[in-house]
Amino acid sequence: MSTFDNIYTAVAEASSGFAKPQGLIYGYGTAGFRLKANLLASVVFRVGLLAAVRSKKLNGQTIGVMITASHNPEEDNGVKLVDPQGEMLEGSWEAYATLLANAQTDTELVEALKKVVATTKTDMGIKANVIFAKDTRSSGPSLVAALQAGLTAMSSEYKDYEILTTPQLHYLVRCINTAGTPAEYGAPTELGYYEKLGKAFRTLMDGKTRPSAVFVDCANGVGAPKLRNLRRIVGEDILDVRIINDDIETPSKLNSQCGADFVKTNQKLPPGSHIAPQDRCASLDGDADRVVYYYLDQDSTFHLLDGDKIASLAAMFIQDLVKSAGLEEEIKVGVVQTAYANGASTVYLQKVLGVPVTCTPTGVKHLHHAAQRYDVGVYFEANGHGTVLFSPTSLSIIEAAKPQSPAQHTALQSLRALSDLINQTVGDALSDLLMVEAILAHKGWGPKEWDGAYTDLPNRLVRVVVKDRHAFTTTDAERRLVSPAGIQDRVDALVAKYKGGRAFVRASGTEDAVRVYAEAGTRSEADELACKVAGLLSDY
Ligand code: NG1
Ligand code: ZN
Repeated sequence: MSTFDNIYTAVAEASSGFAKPQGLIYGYGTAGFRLKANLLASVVFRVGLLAAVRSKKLNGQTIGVMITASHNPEEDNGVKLVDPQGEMLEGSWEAYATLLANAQTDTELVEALKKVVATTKTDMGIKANVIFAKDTRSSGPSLVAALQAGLTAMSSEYKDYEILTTPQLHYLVRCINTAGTPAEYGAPTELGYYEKLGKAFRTLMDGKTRPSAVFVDCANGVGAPKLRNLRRIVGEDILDVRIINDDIETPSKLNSQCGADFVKTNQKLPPGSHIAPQDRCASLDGDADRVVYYYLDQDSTFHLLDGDKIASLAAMFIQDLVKSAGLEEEIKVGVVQTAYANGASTVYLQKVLGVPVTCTPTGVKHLHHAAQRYDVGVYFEANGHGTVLFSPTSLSIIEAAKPQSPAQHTALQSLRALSDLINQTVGDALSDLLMVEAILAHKGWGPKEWDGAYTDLPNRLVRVVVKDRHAFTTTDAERRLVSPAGIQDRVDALVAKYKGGRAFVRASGTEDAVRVYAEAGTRSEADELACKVAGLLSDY
């Protein structure tokens, strides 16, 4: 008999209310667990158990749980865990989440839980602390009930922050765990979040006139009410945001014909956008952790300013500030991308800006960790998820620097404000939006000038359903296939026929399919190369 048998009994009893559907196999991946909402109650209950164990393992530090399915349709939902500094769950714990989610019966679940506790050497006597929030999906409340049941069975303390963006929950987790320490991140409230961003934005905009309006498509999701709150706290005298697609009362509208994923995938305006040439427009996704910009030129041709363009803008601006502050010897700016980054952006960063670029596998956790290795690490996926991380050392250098001139003073002040403005925990559409707005105001640029830094190479992304996507394994940050045997040579032979051509194949981590990406000198060549590479896959 262990002292904690009462907990295991409570878990077994509560779990019978959240039975695992037969025959399903769940996996905790880059996006946590994500699938049809009606298949998630048992999973979310078990995530509650794991969140409590994780908190106990980390001496009662607060763990976050976010219930969202991001850019997916309304009928989907998902759940992910947030570690104490606001970062994603440590990789080695993903397997424990998967183990718990797949236990079929109450007894198996208790056995699995005991196994996790034993393997991680967790002291069950420590009090667990968990906070959680959800997006605007109609399935959110019932999944919250499942989560609460799991936390209650574990006798965990918890706090429900109700509806928030994903990055706001990450922010809160970090604030709570750093409260009262030298690394205190901010006030652990939603208002604290707006006030931190608002103060930093106003500092950056000091002496600047209010830029023209930015039109923000909120994907009919949580970004809409939260951006409205942010606008109020920042002050409309300095930020003119026009919110569109803000209907969170009609569930079917979420991410439908709007939002960052729609715009990036279809390379067109969300239907119903009434904008004029040169207007700055942005689209968020359903949990507001992604943002892409776009505009129409004089001919009403659509131009996308994606995550690569945002990363390039941020790297250019921060590099200039570091130089102006006289800190270029001490603070090195680097950029992290994935293989999906447009080749023209990589050339621009390396050759024009002289900034080092690291390529990592797809998935924000890879980018985030690679960015932590730079003094200032800018990371963005082409789809608009990303942020800029300031290392503790670079923050101390910026803090301690003594300006020798008014220009240095201003540059240091802007660097400090940027490090507060940019969410240090995870990619954040609201924070990234303010960053872009501030940079454009500093440069006096409209979207066309920003877009002028480099011209995207024509590219094409194709999704191919194959017999077994797990047969496709890669190396070199997913840029080369290792298996099936012989296939990479055939891809290389095709790519060699196109001047400036580049293509790669990898299995999706979020869908049962393989993705082919191709770039070439012209639109038709990029399409042709993608199509020919996709054609190879039917042989495997
Ligand atoms: P997969 O399905 O592994 O390609 C997609 C996106 C990633 C990332 C994850 C969600 C592309 C090509 N891939 O991954 O960038 O956003 O979803 O975590 O956009
Ligand atoms: Zn998202």
